[in-house]
Amino acid sequence: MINKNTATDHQQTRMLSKKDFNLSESSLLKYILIILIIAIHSLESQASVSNLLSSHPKPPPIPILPIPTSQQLSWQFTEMAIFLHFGTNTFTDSEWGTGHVDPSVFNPTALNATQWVSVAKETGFSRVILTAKHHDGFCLWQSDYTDYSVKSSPWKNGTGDVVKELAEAARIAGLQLGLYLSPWDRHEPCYGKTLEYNEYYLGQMSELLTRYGEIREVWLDAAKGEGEKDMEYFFDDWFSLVHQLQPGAVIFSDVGPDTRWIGNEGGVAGTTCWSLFNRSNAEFGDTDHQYSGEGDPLGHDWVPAECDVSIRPGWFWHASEVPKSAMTLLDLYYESVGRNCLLLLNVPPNSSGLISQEDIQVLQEFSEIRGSIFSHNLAEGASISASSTRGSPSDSRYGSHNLLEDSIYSYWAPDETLSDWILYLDFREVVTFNVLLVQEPIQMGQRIIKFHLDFLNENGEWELVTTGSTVGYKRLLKFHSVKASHLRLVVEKSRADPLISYLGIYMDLFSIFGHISKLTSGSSVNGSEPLRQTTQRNSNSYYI
Ligand code: FUL
Repeated sequence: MINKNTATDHQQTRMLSKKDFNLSESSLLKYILIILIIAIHSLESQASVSNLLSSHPKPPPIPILPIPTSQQLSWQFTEMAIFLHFGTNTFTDSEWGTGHVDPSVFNPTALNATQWVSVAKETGFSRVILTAKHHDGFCLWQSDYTDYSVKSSPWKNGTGDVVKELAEAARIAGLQLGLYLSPWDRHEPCYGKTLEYNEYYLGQMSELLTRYGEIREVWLDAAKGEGEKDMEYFFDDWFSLVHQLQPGAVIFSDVGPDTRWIGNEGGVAGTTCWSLFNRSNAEFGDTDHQYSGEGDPLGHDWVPAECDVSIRPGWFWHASEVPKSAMTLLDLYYESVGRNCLLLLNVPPNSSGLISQEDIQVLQEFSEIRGSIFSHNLAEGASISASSTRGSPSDSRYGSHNLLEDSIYSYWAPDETLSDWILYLDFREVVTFNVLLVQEPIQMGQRIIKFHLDFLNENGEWELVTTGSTVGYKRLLKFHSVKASHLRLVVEKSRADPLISYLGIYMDLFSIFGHISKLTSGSSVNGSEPLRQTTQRNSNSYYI
């Protein structure tokens, strides 16, 4: 009995335990399920379920069209190019040669293309573009199709070739070469006869694109004097042939196809500047200056802008003219490169065939100033965080740490389900700055429409520093100096999830004080003493 009872008790106990166990197992499962659901819900804002369950990283977001070609990307990376206007005009003190000047005037005594290239390279330019033929029709190379060229000049007894010399010098220095072949030709008798001149122009273009190695840019404009012969240019043929003969080249003109004229010769882009453009809305020779200067947020074509401007009043060298100051060039840099464009700065060789010493001096100062401002990104001293990040928290490929990597291929991306797009910079100490740099990974399309920068003021409130519209490859904004230790960059409006590849915070003392000389004694900003102030401005607690 006892045994039975014991057995029964034991059985009951076992049955009870099993029931108990069954009960606790199912509730445990329920609990686990509930916890999982809560966890998944709460993590949904951070990462998608598939990411959590998958060991694979989240792929990049879909690019938003249009996007640049590889040639356009590499063009944009160069940022600045030197334009070299050189020809018979250099010797006749003129800008638009008549086309009937005797070739004997062309006689540079010390032409040295290596000097041109060295000046460009040493002062931060990685591309040079030469006027192989300007409107006067005089060719700086040995063209088979005309005698109006260096071969009829006394220079090197008619055996010289400026294009060849420049191509060799550029190749040795590792600089990219571009050529300007003016469509308008005031010398060539067949100009005005449509088929004949188009054949002549393409014959010359083919010479230039097959004899001198790699050509990275072909530059042509619509300039033409009033009352000059009318004629049609076969653009489709020209552009197709250029791309066929030089697949690495971009073509510049009023309307692209690869890079467009900004619409003025002052080197200044619109404060809003899209690389998006509708080529069908633009006409060669009939530029809508605002449309070209700002681009088109609804554009179907990727046609970024190039800002051409001369270091001197004229495009060609004139003994009576002097170069702009380095400070003026700095302003132009902000207004072109800093607005998503390429700066094409003309530095005309003189009648000796050399870049003049005073121009070199200015270019060197310009280079030193840029180096001094932009070599120290204060954001490197900040801890940077973002309102959200694409992918799982453990996947760092889209994290805010990418913002300090100098490459458009590493970028911050927000969580695609959220529309708050904020980056925070927290400094350990107060920094003083007056320049913001933002870059978009343009290979994914140009996205940002509106953004602003705030700082945390003494009362713990966010206060506006500056606002901007487009960003593109590079956006620089200059403002009154701010002292702060907490900043936030807010993207307000974007064509798609905003992506940011670089963030920079700088102090530009040159723009504040107008002129700065190298330090001998004096001021200290952000813990360093790079420069000496030569003038003073009023200061309050936030602005100096
Ligand atoms: C203009 C030309 O007429 C000027 O002479 C210069 O070459 C400038 C870059 O383009 O259209």
